[in-house]
Amino acid sequence: MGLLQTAPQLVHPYRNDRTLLALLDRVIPPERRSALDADLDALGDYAQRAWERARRGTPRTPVLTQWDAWGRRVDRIELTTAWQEGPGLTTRHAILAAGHEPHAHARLEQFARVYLYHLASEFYTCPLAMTDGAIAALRASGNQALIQRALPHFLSRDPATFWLSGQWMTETGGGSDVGRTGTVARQDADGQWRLHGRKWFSSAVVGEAALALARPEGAGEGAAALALFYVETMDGGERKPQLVVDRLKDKLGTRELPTAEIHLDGLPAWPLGELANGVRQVAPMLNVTRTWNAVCAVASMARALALACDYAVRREAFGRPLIEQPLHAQTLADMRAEFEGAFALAFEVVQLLGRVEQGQDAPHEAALLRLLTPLAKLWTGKLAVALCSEALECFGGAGYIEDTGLPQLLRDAQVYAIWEGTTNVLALDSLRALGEGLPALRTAIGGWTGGSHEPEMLAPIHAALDAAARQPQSLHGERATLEAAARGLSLTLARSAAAALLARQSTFARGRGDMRPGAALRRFVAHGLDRTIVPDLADTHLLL
Ligand code: MFK
Repeated sequence: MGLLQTAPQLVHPYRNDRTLLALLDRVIPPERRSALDADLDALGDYAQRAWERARRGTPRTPVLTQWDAWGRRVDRIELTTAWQEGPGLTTRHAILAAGHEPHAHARLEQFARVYLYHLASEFYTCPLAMTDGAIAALRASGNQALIQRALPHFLSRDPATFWLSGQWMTETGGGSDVGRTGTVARQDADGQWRLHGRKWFSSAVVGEAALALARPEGAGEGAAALALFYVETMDGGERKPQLVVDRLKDKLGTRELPTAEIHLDGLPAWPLGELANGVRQVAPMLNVTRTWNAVCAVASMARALALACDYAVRREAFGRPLIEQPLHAQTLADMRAEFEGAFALAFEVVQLLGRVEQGQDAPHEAALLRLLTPLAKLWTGKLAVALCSEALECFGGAGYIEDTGLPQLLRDAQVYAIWEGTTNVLALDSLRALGEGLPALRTAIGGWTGGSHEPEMLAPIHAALDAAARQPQSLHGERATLEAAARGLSLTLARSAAAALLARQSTFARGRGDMRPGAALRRFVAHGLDRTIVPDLADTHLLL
């Protein structure tokens, strides 16, 4: 047999992640660090074991059994090993509870855990994200009865009392446009609300609770007439009979995640607040899940990059390791610079969320968070696909072979651009936040780049920001043109913010003799920041 190539090894995802370590060094006070390190180290160990376990075994997917042997409807879902381990891991490492501790770094400490756990969890992080979002929506509603009932379960540190929550919005008639929701809420003679309808994508059907949009009977058409309801799915150890699982989805990726089509046939429900404006009420949840989406997209990039870099040292071609091939090294360094920018933006959103929630935000930071959340989500979602695709190419043919574990990275990454609002929906959402968000972003960028040792990097950042800021006026306030330009505008703002954040990290690292973040900044800026376009609607029409 000829020479066999060595498979890539997954280096310890925490101890070898210089980007995460540098962020924690800069932000987390030393007295909090050792306890956090112990948790992150253990999650890194788990991630390494999970990668090795997946390489040894046959891939498993959840299995739905709808009927028992005697004809009784049971809708039992058999989960994969990682999903069975989910409640134990989550509660032991306080993956939800850590984010809600009363201190300014709670969200950062939480999302560092999420980042390390995500891929090993086989997207168990999806219902965790929705549970975290449900906490935000319930708190914002001020509904004390529901808060006291659900939050002790969602924030539990004991698997025996831990509950997951779903987010039931999407229907066959309304995906992005949830105003077309067909699910109806009817009130019994005894005052109990009950939901009737069909939810088309339910990612947490194994959860114990959910937030669902429904139209109170007799309310008008459109989104404003929707209400947001809290439901529970279990009665003792049994699924409530008014919740019927029609089937599990057959998806491109996230195959371990049991995404279901369900019917609600009179499921008892409780409104969070007023019986209208459900989209406004669910928005706090969306902003939290979009933050999870961004961090998990960055986690996929980190994994793809780590494997590609490891392989580049092991794999020889044309007489030397790949890492010594100038074009291959250039490709990896390009990927690294983009990853570091995305990491910086996603984790800035995390820290802003923490400060705003704890009431420790500066005056401009709530508006900044509102703008950066959709920007981080849309940019990281797209970048994860591009970067995972590039990483597969780094392995040549092996990157296309299923049991290397590499194709799964790309299949799974595609979901980040779709979940929780597509790239275009998020770009349009960022237009909602632009009014107060743009001045807030200017203020923030001024702060992040203050004292930078890379002054020549500042001009492109400000030029890109100016180009984005000019767009609403230069398009003469025409809504259709502004919408057509929204993706380019959003990407420009995301990249400008990321570059400024890299400048801040570079200044910090340089003070400790580490020149690598400076190199990431220069490379990232060299890839260009300005992605604005001036749409020609007439040409668009001709092309279609
Ligand atoms: C591992 C990572 C896991 C991540 C979680 C994975 C879970 C995956 C499962 C899913 O993907 S579930 C499906 C998620 N679906 C969406 O995210 C829906 C996407 N569509 C949108 O986001 C639309 O923009 C939206 C439904 C919000 C549009 O609806 P409308 O009714 O046309 O919105 P409208 O009228 O502009 O806004 C209604 C109110 O909400 C307004 O406030 P007011 O009533 O006070 O004027 C808006 O300002 C407010 N609003 C909308 N989006 C907001 C927001 N407020 C704050 N933040 C936002 N993001």
